[in-house]
Amino acid sequence: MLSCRELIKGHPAILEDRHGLSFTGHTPFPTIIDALNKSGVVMLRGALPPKELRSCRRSFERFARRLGKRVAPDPTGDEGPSTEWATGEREEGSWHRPWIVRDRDDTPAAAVIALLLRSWAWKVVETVCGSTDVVLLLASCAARHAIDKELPIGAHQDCKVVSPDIPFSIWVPLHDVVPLRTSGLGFIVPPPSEMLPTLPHGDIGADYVAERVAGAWTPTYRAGDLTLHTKLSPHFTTGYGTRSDRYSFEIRAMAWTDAPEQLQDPAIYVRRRGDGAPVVVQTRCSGDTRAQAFVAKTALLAARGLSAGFA
Ligand SMILES: O=C(O)CCC(=O)C(=O)O
Ligand SMILES: [Fe+2]
Repeated sequence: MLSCRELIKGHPAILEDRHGLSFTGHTPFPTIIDALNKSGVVMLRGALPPKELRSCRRSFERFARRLGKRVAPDPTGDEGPSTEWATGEREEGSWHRPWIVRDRDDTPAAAVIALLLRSWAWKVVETVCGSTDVVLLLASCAARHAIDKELPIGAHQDCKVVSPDIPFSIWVPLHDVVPLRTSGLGFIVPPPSEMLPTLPHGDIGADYVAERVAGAWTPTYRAGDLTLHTKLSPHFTTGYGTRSDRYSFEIRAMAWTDAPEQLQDPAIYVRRRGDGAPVVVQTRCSGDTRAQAFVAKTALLAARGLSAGFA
């Protein structure tokens, strides 16, 4: 079967942003929103500060290295890694709920959320949501350490594998992601207007990609860049067999008023204040999930950003 590497070698134009989907904080928002509506994915360049991301990556790295080793119980009371990782990571790495990834006092997912709230990218998020009252759906977010392995082509839609109710996802790597060197994401544009039929594991199949090479894009991300893709956007994890490490977060958020009840636990509620800054106005963590320390930490980091004058 065709691999990601072969696909790119045969069609190097896939590496280029042929559809003009990369934007900066200076791009008028309607241009970004039009592109997202039409193509299902946009790249927001320079949305987050690389220096802060670097320390998030280091914490995530230390967390991943400890998986499978005996460690003292966490004093915060938040839950630890799933038993799936009791003997360590897999060949392709590991994935976690965002609150699980901790290194002593560091909670890199909380830090990235706080940085995102301070970024112009949050205004894009609000615009896509159609509201400045946005809820972060933590149970539908993910933290991923991908160890690059050669992968065959294929693709999925988040409406199938995440939730049909969550309109879009934000993908944030904690460092540069360079195709052919680092595992990353690839997209097929434009998206179809509905959920596609899938193979048993939720994949829409290699043929879908092979038949639409002209619409394929495997972006290069610099630390601080992020992408937004819609629930219908066909996309795929890229893998080239280099064994390099990739650390990334998938952040899922939507308008409060649109969010189904069952997706809102744990959750963080954000509202734009009168003076223009988004603030965490409420958190929720009940049920069996022990993520109380994480949601409190996220609210604290978001508020600290404000008092430090970043807003
Ligand atoms: O990080 C990955 O490899 C997959 C991410 C993904 O599918 C998503 O963000 O929706
Ligand atoms: Fe996805």
